[in-house]
Amino acid sequence: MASLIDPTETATTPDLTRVRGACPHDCPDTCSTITTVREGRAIEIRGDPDHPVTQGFLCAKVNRYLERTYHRDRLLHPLKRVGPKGTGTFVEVGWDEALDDIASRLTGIVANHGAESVLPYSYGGTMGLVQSESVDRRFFNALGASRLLRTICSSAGGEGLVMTNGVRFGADSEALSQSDLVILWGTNTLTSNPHLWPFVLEARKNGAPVLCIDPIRTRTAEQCDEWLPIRPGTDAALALAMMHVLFEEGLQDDDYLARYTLGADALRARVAEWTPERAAPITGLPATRIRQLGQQYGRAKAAFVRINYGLQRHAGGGMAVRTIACLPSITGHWRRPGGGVQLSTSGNFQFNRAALQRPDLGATARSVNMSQLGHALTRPDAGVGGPPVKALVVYNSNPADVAPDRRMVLQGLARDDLFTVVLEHFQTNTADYADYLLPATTQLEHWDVHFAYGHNYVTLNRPAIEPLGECKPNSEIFRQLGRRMSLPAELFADDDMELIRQALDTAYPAFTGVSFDLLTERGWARLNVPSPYLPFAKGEFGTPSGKCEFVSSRMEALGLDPLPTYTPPRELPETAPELAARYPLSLISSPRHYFLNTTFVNIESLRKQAEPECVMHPHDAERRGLPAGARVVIHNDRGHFTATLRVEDSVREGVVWAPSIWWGKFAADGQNANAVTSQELTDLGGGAVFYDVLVEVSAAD
Ligand SMILES: Nc1nc2c(c(=O)[nH]1)N[C@H]1C(S)=C(S)[C@@H](COP(=O)(O)OP(=O)(O)OC[C@H]3O[C@@H](n4cnc5c(=O)[nH]c(N)nc54)[C@H](O)[C@@H]3O)O[C@H]1N2
Ligand SMILES: Nc1nc2c(c(=O)[nH]1)N[C@H]1C(S)=C(S)[C@@H](COP(=O)(O)OP(=O)(O)OC[C@H]3O[C@@H](n4cnc5c(=O)[nH]c(N)nc54)[C@H](O)[C@@H]3O)O[C@H]1N2
Ligand SMILES: [Mo]
Repeated sequence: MASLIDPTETATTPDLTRVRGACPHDCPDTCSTITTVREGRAIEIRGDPDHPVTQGFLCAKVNRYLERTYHRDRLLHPLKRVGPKGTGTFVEVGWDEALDDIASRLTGIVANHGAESVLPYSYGGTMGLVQSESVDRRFFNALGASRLLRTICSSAGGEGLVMTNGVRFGADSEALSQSDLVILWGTNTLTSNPHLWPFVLEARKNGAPVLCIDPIRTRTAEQCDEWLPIRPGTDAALALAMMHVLFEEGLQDDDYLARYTLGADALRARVAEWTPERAAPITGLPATRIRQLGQQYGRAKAAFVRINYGLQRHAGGGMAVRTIACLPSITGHWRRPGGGVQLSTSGNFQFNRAALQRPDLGATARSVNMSQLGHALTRPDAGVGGPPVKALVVYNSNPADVAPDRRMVLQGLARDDLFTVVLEHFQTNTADYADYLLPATTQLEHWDVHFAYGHNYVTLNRPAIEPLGECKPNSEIFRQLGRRMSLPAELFADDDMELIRQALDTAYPAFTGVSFDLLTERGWARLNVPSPYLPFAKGEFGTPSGKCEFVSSRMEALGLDPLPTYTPPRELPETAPELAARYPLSLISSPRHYFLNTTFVNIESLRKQAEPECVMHPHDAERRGLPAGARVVIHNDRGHFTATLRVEDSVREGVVWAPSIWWGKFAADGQNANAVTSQELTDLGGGAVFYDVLVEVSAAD
């Protein structure tokens, strides 16, 4: 492997090598890493001090990346199931035996049930293009397998943003320090986007107030100047009332509105109805504070609104993001560094994905929504028409623990007539259901190239060490399977470095100058966008009209309100009174600081607590006679899970927080928060509604 390590990398002593890489995880920060290797073993990983966003530090989790890589439970050999599904009983087999058998089983399933009976299931285990959207996609596309709609995280908000602004990018993180008002809206920055925090602190040092809008007083909210404890799923109502105040008090930028927006008069008429007094009972915030917030926003010159994905995991999540995204076009904040809204920066990372994935192949195959895996596996027509799902190939994901409505997902995975292949680092709950469990390399062991969704840098990942045991990169596993299944050989001819070159081979202007050579030399490169990047300072929106679309014909075509509005959650007392009579509490199961979804849950130093926790307001606890530290059951009609109760006023009354996402097998009852979440979908993008859930909490015994 030494030959793969860049000889130009500096080494402090002759026997140490430093290898540049990228953090692979599903997080806006996509850190640039430096791994120190001695005699073939990684001995240290740290953040690149020269990277403008990484700034030399890694998060609480990735600091433990070596512990995870060399963990005694790493899967090192291919395994074949010998016990009942779900029990995780396997024997070691050779790669050839495993791959030959998988290829022949898949071939048989395609012959008997059609290619659409094969379903890939992957998400954000690694975000690298090579290991998550290249040979794997070619393989399934060439096969004609069902297409997976990857909706589990961000599709509602992403679509909402696109309806308003036309593209998935916005304000520049590095300009945040120049803003004069920072609003962290539905995001736990210190946990889920920690490399934005230094910019927040700089803005505050320059005098900007920092506000946090969240039903939970998270560790982020605690550090802010003010916590606005909004009721879950009601953010659009707050944004509409803020707009009401902006127009009422003449705080709008008429020039910006006239030049760069569509439907300003209609919006103005719409928000005339949205007085702070109307929004107050909906949002649970005082009308006076809502009015002040509108004034604060309107008087600022460059407010930075960091929306993240928390607030769009509700029935009206798409509309909520679309509505908030209108704010800076009313005030013209897009004109100035630090002003605007940021949900994602991913839209400018237009790699040559068509070359990597070959979506032209198998283009007519049906689509299956990953947020409804339970339905897909348990309904005879997969819930969408066509054949039942007969084969499931899981990689970069842990659906047994992360997918909603877990009881139905597990029921599906337990089917004896379902052939399941799982590519993994560890024996997760999903892996327990595999017919074949294949050992995959980690980021220290393979090549990749990365986009980001919280900044504007492309990052290259070089392997630092040899693959452990018999592990192979996902790309190589799919290459070898493809070759065994009489699919066109040329699809499986490119090695990982060639795939990286193909990904970079694009005429998209933001990639001008972002070359393979530059990446191998420096490790990372800023997209070819100005600094600071003010994408909408002069309009230039990506919508059909080229303007910020307050009125959207695309929304109308989808049967939705063409204007911003408030779409209530599906499960709230006012929308589901009968349900709320039995299950009065809203459950939010957002990330625990030390986990990355379910990744790192098996690292002892990060799991710490023995059991999942549930945080409840003292009044709610008192009403139920539940003392702090009690073992409680969180339940609704879909299922239940057990947790230890923490009683704190850090959550709103009526809201409970279960920091997630626990591995079922590490909980005494084998469950986690997805026992109670639903397969309902968001208004836009077919997204999951993880935080739109009513439950009751009772004593466990
Ligand atoms: N440490 C850590 N970092 C992570 C992750 C992790 O698991 N752990 N996951 C990564 C991934 S995949 C993602 S998508 C991002 C997720 O990170 P974020 O985009 O920040 O989203 P969440 O953590 O889901 O939720 C953020 C906050 O939204 C709040 N919230 C929930 N509902 C509402 C609402 O209706 N309105 C408002 N205003 N707030 C609401 C929650 O209480 C929570 O504090 O983080 C990434 N980073
Ligand atoms: N209740 C509840 N559920 C949620 C959420 C929530 O907030 N609450 N958040 C949702 C969100 S935002 C998301 S993004 C999803 C995340 O769901 P997933 O994308 O499934 O994320 P992880 O749970 O981290 O599982 C990723 C798995 O991929 C494996 N992996 C990592 N790298 C590789 C690799 O190179 N090769 C292979 N073969 N495997 C690899 C890891 O070992 C890990 O087991 O969960 C969703 N589920
Ligand atoms: Mo996510």
